[in-house]
Amino acid sequence: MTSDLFADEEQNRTWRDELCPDAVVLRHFAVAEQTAILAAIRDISDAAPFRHMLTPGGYSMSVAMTNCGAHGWVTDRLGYRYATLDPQSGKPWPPMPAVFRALARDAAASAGFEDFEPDACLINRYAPGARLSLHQDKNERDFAAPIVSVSLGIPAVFLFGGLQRRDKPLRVPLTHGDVVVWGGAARLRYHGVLPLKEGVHPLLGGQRINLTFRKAG
Ligand code: MD3
Ligand code: FE
Repeated sequence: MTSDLFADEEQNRTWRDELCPDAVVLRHFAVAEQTAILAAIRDISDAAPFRHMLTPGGYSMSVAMTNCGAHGWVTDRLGYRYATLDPQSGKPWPPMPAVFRALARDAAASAGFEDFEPDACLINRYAPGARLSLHQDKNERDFAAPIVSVSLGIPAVFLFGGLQRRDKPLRVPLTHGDVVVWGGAARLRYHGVLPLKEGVHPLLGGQRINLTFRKAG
């Protein structure tokens, strides 16, 4: 009993870890809204199911993806880009829920980026073994806006690199409810996610979900 209470309190404690001047981890920032966030993910993925997209090179991504908001990130043999329609249904991506918009805006403001208005939310689902190799986020029209990422479920090790692929990345463990905000000088840093280890999260089971909010259009 006592241990459950301690566990709950640990989840409700928030603090910040600076990665570099323009990148900060807001630990447990999303925990308070977890129930509404998980319900919204369920609604979105009912309308636009998670799928393993093809890279331009023809490989199936280990991470399963879907989107909400006006613009959705997609990849296929033609390349990486944003699209206003889900290529699988031909319909617009589900709208961005108010709880998502508010969370992204509050996190950005808390990191010093006022008035963040994301128009794209990529939802990544990792099963054990899934990974994201080192890359830059550069399909967005405007690099002035920050990016906000929300980690849910089992922990992952995030790779935080430099402005060149060869720069040795820092390893940053991210757990349930952690929110990362990066902008300014950090906006174009290389980053990735190590292959996910097996684990069980009380709300999400054996998976990790990451929400990435961007101003794409
Ligand atoms: C970048 N997704 O979808 S971004 C992506 O966990 C993507 O699924 C990651 O990269 C994922 O393009 C999460 C998290 C993040 C955190 C801190 C960063 C990216 C960062 C700091 C600098 C650059
Ligand atoms: Fe990325």
